[in-house]
Amino acid sequence: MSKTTIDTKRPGFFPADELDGAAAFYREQGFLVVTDALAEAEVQTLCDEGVAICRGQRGDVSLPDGLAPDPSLEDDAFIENFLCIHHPHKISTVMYDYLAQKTMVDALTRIIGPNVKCMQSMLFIKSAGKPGQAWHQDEDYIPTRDRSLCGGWIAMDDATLENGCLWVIPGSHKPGVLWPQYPHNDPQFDCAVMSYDFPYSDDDAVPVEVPAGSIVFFNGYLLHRSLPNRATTGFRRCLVNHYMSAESLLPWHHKEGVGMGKQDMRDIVMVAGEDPHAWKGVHPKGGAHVRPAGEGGCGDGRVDLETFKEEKPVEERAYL
Ligand SMILES: O=C(O)CCC(=O)C(=O)O
Repeated sequence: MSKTTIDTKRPGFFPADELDGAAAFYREQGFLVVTDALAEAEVQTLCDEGVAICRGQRGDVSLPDGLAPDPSLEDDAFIENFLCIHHPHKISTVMYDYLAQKTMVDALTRIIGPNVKCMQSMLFIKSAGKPGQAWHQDEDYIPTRDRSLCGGWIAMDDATLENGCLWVIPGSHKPGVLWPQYPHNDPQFDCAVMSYDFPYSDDDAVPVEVPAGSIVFFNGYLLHRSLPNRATTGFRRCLVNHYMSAESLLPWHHKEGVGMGKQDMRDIVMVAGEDPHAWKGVHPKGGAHVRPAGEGGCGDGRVDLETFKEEKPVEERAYL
């Protein structure tokens, strides 16, 4: 874990043992940072486990043909081929245990409420040269019914402007609107679609530089992005887990024959309190897998925004 000069005496930054005021800041701004949330040894444990996961020692996370690195490479050279692995908690007991890391749960119960469940984890490796993630809101992907979605983003390296830290638009969660998205062709970002036509500009955005061991919490309606890792060496690793209130149903995946009001994805892990829907059981859905970084392009239909709007009828744009 590197020693950093990142300024942590800023509004929205709270030491792990002084979380008073954290929930109020989060409500207003849509994010907050808990510094020193993980000890140096905990961060090292996550980094070591990240290597074991990428090497396939916890289960299959193969990269597509032609992109798989030579197993004889040193650890750093091996893992730099990965951008992100989804659901590492499904194959790694270490990652599973960190879903309910103490400071994570302390902050989540203040932000969300006493009953909290987790439905997703992602391990970003993001080595030098890898792309960022374009503007988006996480509830576009993981729709809660009470707007309680919250990312808990654990920095495993210092996250800086140079290596592609998170950027957020403070307060952008407040209108409760999910803005439209389009299949951008901006090579700075990976292949996920980009939000547009929101009433903010890049000038409203702030970078969230944090030291390793911090946790950034951000609301599922908050517009956020990250830029590419422009450093020449090293990584910008993080473990980001997504949480929500256990009271809300989660209509994330469509179950055939079930009415909209009863859709509830039950591949969840409780991290605090009681689950009022426990009687339904937990039903695993899908496993850990690699997210492509866009090597070789993002496929057909990638356009600039102007062309997209000209060419796509609004009724198609509305449901993209
Ligand atoms: O870590 C990143 O670069 C992006 C993470 C992100 O956008 C997310 O977790 O929703």
